[in-house]
Amino acid sequence: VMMSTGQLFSRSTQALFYNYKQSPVQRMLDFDFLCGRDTPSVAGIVNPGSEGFQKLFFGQEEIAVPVHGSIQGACKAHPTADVFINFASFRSAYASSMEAFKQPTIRVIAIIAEGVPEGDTKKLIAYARINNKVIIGPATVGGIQAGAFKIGDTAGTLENIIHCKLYRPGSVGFVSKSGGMSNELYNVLARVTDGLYEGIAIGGDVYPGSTLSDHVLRLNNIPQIKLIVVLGELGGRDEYSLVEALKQGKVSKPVIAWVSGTCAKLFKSEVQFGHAGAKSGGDLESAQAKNKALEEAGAIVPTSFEGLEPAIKIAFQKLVEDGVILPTQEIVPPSVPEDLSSAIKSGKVRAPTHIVSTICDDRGEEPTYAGVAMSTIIEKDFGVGDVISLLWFKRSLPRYCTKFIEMCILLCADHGPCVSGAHNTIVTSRAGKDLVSCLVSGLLTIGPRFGGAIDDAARYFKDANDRKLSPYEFVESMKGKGIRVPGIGHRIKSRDNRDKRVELLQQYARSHFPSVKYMEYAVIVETYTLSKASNLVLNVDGCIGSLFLDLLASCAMFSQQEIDEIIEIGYLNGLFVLARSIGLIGHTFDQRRLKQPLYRHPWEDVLYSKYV
Ligand code: Q5B
Repeated sequence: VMMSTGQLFSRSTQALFYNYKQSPVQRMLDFDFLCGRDTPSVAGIVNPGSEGFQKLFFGQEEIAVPVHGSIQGACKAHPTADVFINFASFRSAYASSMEAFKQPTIRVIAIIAEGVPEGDTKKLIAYARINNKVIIGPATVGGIQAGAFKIGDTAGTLENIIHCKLYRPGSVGFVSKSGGMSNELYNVLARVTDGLYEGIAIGGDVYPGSTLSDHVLRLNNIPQIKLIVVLGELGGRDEYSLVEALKQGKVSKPVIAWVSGTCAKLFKSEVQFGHAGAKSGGDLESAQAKNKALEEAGAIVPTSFEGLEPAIKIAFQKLVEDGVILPTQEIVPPSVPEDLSSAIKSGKVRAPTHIVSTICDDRGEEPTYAGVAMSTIIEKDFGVGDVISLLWFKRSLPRYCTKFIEMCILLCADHGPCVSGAHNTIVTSRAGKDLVSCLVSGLLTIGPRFGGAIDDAARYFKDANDRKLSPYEFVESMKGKGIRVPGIGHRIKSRDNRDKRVELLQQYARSHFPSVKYMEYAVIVETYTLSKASNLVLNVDGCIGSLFLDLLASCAMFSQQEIDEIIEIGYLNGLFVLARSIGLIGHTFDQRRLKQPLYRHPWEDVLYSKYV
């Protein structure tokens, strides 16, 4: 039963591509552009379960190719797309192909997967025959009509397609079992003929969806094709149906054929070549027997694969001499723009980068933090202070410094539910929001009054100390400017209720830092402010800010310029942000665990005033 009597494709053929793969779809569109097609050959993509579109190039322009979640939906949306290119795995190729065949709009299916169960292929073949549909494959790269339409990865790279002049039709029809060998033959045809008209790789399975003879008979009916080249393989009996067709005179055009695998005879035992169907079985399935039968049936059969090219050349020249072939006029195809990524890779172009990054590199075998490999971080038992010193300061600070950083993180991780940040997080969590929202709503309160005074404390203490201002001069000049001294004052801590965190940090620094001059300056400022009010203590922000100045100035790891930059940019609030995130996440979980309802502030706690 013949599946189709003539041309399978044209310059307006459109396909649906099942199971999106970027490279073959882009290759199809590049081929379209090269051929000067008006419409892209991929009308739509079917990706079960996802809808939307994929951005791809059509020449220099980007186009949005629709993505459909179902085969039925895709066929409905693109009723003129009659080719279904199935890139499903061997497991799902049957179900998807059968579903596609049941759509009235689908006429041709190319099944790329290797290893589709033979029973499934047989059912598909039976369905295709009854319903006059065409299968190419399984286990195939597909096929191509030069200058018109190409399936997936057929014919390989753009360079190969241009080299083989597949962007315009020639006069030769070609059928092969192997996709890889098709590329080889397209090359040969470009060398010794005016090129390919249509080429199909039927695939290497024992039961191909369409056979060599199916396609030879079809190619024989295409007027533009004057010469047919067939490349068979040892194993199976497919070539004998072609022998029959030749014997019955069903093929009027010259056929040049070669069955590969003659070397199998050199092996003592049965040999299985790459394809499932390519194994040396009985004598009739040998390459020698099939070559002989084809020759006896009237095909031109060379004595070796090497003889194929000269045989094609002679046959083609004869057809030209006889006036059967008027060799195709050469055209210059448009040039398809090269992808930036491949052009950069090959060193043809250079492009400016849009992001500069210096702290972490994830491109090699293992990520590095400021050049230190992850494995080193684990092997050398680095702590979070070491990682902060790598990622924030781009150097490994001495252990007494990283321990100080870790103390800051530990001591500032939380300060109860009543502080601004925790309150916000709790209210947000009780409003049913997600973790990130709860965390962020708390973090957003960190600023000049709450937790975010560390950088300003460092700035002002440094400036005042470096300018040798007395505490009186410093505090009063700030008052004159209407600025509260950052790092001084607390809502609940006071002269008689000291902040333990401040004491612990001071103790540590006094016994580990080479110098604590900035902190001592902050302490004498505190003595002065405490003389004004008992809550004007050196708070945790002021303590960290002044001690970090000491760390930077005394560890001999930073230049003066670097210290100025750190203070100017403001790294130090980061310590509080990082630390308090731990507590805010804890408050979020706490509220969830306690199943706390939506928070509503009580009326009694609000002054509804008409007077302000
Ligand atoms: N007065 C912290 O104020 C607070 C003065 C000052 C000169 C000052 C205030 C302040 C600077 C910012 C700062 C970090 C708003 C604090 C933190 C983390 C936390 C929080 C927690 C945690 C508290 C009363 C009188 C007024 C003011 C004067 C106040 N501060 N004068 N310099 N710095 N500090 N923030 O109690 O004459 O009556 O007008 O802004 O360092 O956030 O635990 O809660 O871990 O979560 O509201 O520890 O000090 O005082 O505003 O009523 O002022 O004192 O000018 O004088 P209060 P106010 P006057 S640590």
